[in-house]
Amino acid sequence: MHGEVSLTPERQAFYESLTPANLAPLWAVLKGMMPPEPKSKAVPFRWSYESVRPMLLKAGELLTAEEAERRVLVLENPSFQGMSRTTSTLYAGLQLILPGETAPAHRHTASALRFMIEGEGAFTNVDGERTTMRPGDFVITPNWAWHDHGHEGDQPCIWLDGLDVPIVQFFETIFSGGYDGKSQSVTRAEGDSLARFGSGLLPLDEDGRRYGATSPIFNYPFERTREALVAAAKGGGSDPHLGTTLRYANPVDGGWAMPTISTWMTHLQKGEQTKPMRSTDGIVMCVAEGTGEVKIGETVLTFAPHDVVAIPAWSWRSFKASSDCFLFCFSDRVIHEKLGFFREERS
Ligand code: 1HN
Repeated sequence: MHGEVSLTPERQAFYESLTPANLAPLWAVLKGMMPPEPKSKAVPFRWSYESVRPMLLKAGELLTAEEAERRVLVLENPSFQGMSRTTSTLYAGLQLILPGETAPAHRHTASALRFMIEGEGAFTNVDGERTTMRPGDFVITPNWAWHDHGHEGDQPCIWLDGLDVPIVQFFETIFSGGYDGKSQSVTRAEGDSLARFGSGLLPLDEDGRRYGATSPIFNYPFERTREALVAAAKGGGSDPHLGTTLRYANPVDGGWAMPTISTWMTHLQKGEQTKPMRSTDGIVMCVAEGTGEVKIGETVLTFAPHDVVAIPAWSWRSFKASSDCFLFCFSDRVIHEKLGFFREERS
């Protein structure tokens, strides 16, 4: 793009005469509209679990899950205060459910994921199937699927929610509805979806598109993911930029598990250090296990278990593990790929 068009009093007067007619000169904004490369408005940020947890438990003293509908503290990027955004395009929040509580059934056009952090006994019902959420599990709520959460344990349960809300808002396609009754009735046995679709097998007579473009597996248990990553790290050696990374796949077509949010987990062994890379997607990372630091541009952030980190689009990132790490990540990459926007660069 060429340089700025200079402003003369005559031109300025002309531009002002255009405004009441709802017209604007493109040449005055073209350069800003078409920068040579992306410059994210989001900033790198880390929410320390240790400091957020007491505030979430305080929310648990002040209101019930039912009153709140969802008792969540939104992880707002400092650049987007009041906008419920963690990166430019994705929402993340930490949700608390206490023993015996119900988060009532509802549905919406936004897709949601849960990454389970703490506690035993919480479950979610999705479209008639219940799944118990254990620490490290990645759970999907497909768009427009009824979902409610409950808790049969005796300690607080906390998980990370990730949603594509800012994207659905951009398209002005938010629809939502409440269920007639607190929680939906369960029509399939627990574990049914995972058995049918998550065992390297597929039903002979069902195409697996029961949730449209979303994976029919809606709980990817940490136990299996962790085991796969440990074996892969031992077996194949680790990538210099990615460490050992596996993405959560839709078994029906091998694509991403969700149509609007990409998800993967990275395993780094103690002392491992990745080389800087950058990509067009904005990333939210949640530490399942381990400690270390992530460098994002010139910002160095340390991380500990359950911390959440926002990594803005097109910023150089590299990781250093001070103990064995398992890092859950989600981003808008799948949309970039579908629309032909995705780019990455490795140092
Ligand atoms: C939602 O439905 C949940 O179902 C969590 O747990 C967070 C944030 C925005 C909009 C809907 C849930 C949400 C949400």
